[in-house]
Amino acid sequence: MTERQTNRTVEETADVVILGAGPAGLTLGNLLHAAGIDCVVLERADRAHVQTRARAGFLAANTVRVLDRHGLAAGLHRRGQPHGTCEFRTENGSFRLDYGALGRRELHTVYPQQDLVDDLLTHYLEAGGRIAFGTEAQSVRDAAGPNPTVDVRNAEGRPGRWRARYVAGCDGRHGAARRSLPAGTLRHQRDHGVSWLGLIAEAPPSLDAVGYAMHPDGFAGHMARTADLTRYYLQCERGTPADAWSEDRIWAALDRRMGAADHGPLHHGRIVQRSVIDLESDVIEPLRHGSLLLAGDAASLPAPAAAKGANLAVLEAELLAEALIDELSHGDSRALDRYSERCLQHIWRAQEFAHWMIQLLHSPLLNPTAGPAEESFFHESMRRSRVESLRTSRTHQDWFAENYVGI
Ligand code: RFL
Repeated sequence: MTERQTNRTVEETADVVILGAGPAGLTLGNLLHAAGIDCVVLERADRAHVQTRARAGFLAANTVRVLDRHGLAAGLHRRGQPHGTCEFRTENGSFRLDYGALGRRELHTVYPQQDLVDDLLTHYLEAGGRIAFGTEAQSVRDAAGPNPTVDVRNAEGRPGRWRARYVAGCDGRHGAARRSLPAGTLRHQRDHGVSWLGLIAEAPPSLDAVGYAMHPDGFAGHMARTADLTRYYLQCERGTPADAWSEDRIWAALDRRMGAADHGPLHHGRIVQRSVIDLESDVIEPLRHGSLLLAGDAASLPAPAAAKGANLAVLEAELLAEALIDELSHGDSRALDRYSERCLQHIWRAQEFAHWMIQLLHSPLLNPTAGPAEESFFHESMRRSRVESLRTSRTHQDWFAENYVGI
């Protein structure tokens, strides 16, 4: 690394500049640093924010394998919980799928994303990895050539610049990497027309399974996080402000939709986090633009109905690390040339399954963008038939399990 002062801007260098300290950026940083590659992570937020941002919780078996391979899974083995059951609740009764005993017989590990990020960050720093918090990438320049630069601004607004051989855009959907893509880059996108109120409740899980309720009022979801915290989702009207529902209204809706009268009461508790999530998906294609490579949500946003985003982020980070190590340590660029194509295969698989889940869980009769009433009834009948097939067909259940945990 070198540092030099130009007129007003400090310019620093690293072989790989990684934008973003989420699961993608920190997995990549750990793998590159362990291989002796000169890299730095630039993160817009401060450390406390990064370590406490609650998002994902269901880690796929492959994610655990990747983290295990690189000695990054100690925390999740210590505190994560194996999980292999989901329960569907409908107007016509409920059924459970022990997906851990179906398909490839793989389990999820329930481990809050903020704990995973904390583990990755701690490991990276203890190994001597470099990270700059409070440093927001503004744009990536000259990515078509071999010496891209990243213009940054620190928390006080002071500008700076990093010069690199490669820039890894792991800064999410609204980051600088996406903003810096050349004109003509494809962004395939879909708005599923459905919104969720996403909640974290200070209450123990109420079921020993992921709960999916398909109720005439709309979808409700239950997902364990820890012994004291549970994530809930409530389908809500598009445009609903996150604070529009009182806690009483939230619990009344969750009780009704989850069928507390028939299945037993939910453990109520304080709502400690809430946000409104419009279910949208997109895919950038290709994921490489010269010296700029995208991974994680920056590469593709899968709607969070199938718990794929953090899992894709870790998988792509490993593929990208291997490709960059081949190129920078051995001068072999073949894996880097194939990086985009390899990731896109996994991304489209995850997108297809997330789309399937969204159609399974939401009645088009409640979705104003679903089309004319006649069409909605047709789609609603197909949706019910899909639920019935999932309830009764072992082949369908095996397919579900393979895709639900698979990545
Ligand atoms: P992240 O985690 O968003 O991290 C990006 C980081 O980049 C920083 N950043 C910048 N830094 C510098 N300069 C800039 N210009 C920057 N712009 C942004 C940000 O501060 C941040 O620290 O992206 P990454 O690493 O790609 O990881 C993606 C995952 O976070 C995401 O896909 C998952 O959370 C999706 N997701 C789930 N995925 C799963 O695999 N399993 C789940 O159970 C699951 N549940 C969820 C989810 C996403 C949810 N939300 C937020 C919609 C549940 C929810 C509610």
